[in-house]
Amino acid sequence: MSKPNNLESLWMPFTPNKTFKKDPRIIVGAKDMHFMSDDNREILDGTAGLWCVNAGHGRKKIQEAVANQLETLDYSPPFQFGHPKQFELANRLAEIFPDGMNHVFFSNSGSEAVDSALKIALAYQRARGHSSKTRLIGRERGYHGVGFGGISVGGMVKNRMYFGSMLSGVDHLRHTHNPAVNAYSHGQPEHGADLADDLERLVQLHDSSTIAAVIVEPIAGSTGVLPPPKGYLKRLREICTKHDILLIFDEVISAFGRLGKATGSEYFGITPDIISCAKGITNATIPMGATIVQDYIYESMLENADAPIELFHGYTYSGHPVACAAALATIDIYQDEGLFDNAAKMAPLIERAAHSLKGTKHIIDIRNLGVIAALELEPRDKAVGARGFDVMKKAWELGLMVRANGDTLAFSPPLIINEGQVDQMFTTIKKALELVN
Ligand code: PXG
Repeated sequence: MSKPNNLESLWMPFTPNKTFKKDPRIIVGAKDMHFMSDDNREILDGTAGLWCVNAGHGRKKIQEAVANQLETLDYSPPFQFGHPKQFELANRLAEIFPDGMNHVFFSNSGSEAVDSALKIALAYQRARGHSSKTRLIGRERGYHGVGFGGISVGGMVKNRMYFGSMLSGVDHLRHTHNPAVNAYSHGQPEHGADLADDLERLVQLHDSSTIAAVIVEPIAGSTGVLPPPKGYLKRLREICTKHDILLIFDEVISAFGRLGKATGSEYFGITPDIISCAKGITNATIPMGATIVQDYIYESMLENADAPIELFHGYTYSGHPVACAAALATIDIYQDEGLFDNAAKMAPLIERAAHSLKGTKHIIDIRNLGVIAALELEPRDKAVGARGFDVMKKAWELGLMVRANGDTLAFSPPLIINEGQVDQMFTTIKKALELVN
């Protein structure tokens, strides 16, 4: 297949359109661990697309489930009507998510799963008679998608600065990145559990009677991969419980095996009140997001509702039958092939291979956890992100897809990765780093 001859009309997301269209990178196929470029090169997928193709590309079982579903029931309205697969999927998710989290609200993306989580938190506080609890707390450097809710609680400057004043009544915890003491940590950094105490500062400032919920990514991804310091999440959980504040884990990246367990919550042994997820839920074949809540949230909403409809929220495509079919087939694959266990098995190999690059040109920090690794590069003078971008392009030329989040190169391959492919990923990136100035 050749390049499309006119790239003009498409406005590409999170992409420098001008630069891209002069020198496009076009993907025309994918199978297992590889993409196929339009010049017929196999590209090793070091990122599972955008952290989402966890079971690898081109999975037959999902294709068949999607095709069958389209033939049987292509769509049914999610308001006031049901179809069997959305109930089945909610039950399957309840089985693999933490104990007590047995209620699932469907949406179509991570951004929507996050907005749903924030809205549920606010509606729940009101339903149980705590209507002054309206404040939402996010964290600096957090990424929670691109809806107005998500960017309000998010903490990545560029994602916020162009878009006005956003939601009111939002505050932010300090981020946890501290390379002065934690650079080159293997797995979770030693220092920084006390940064969770920043929530006490915000409680002092605003009073807990005004705070509905805190939202964090259990491991920050988009901002450049920041594993939580040891003990941090536990402390955050304790402070939330102490002050009757809901804890939301945004697991859009960490759910579905990325850390070797079904969820980050399970991996870290910390149970939040609400989890948002997306991406790996359908192996990225059909867009889907989900917000999973503790039973007491659902039950209280139903009990205390002041109208027959307990939650005035939902999407035309909530629990879309085709997405549900894809998700059910995806979960079958995860379970039948033991992919979360394979992720756990690969994690130490990824850690070793990533850290073996210490001392390579440009690298100033290396971070990892589960099937995630990041190489932080020294930024060029007055051109933050330029070096990361150039290395990403060079890697593509050399047959590897890697994500550049500014000057941090992030690896999050499909969980089906094997030892040889782990080696290939890091050998190729080393070569790319040496070729770029
Ligand atoms: N929350 C988290 C934690 C995410 O990582 C979203 C919400 C939003 O999901 P949607 O499906 O609305 O895009 C995300 C998305 C990157 C990268 O380069 C990460 C995401 C998306 C695109 C790129 O790290 N995460």
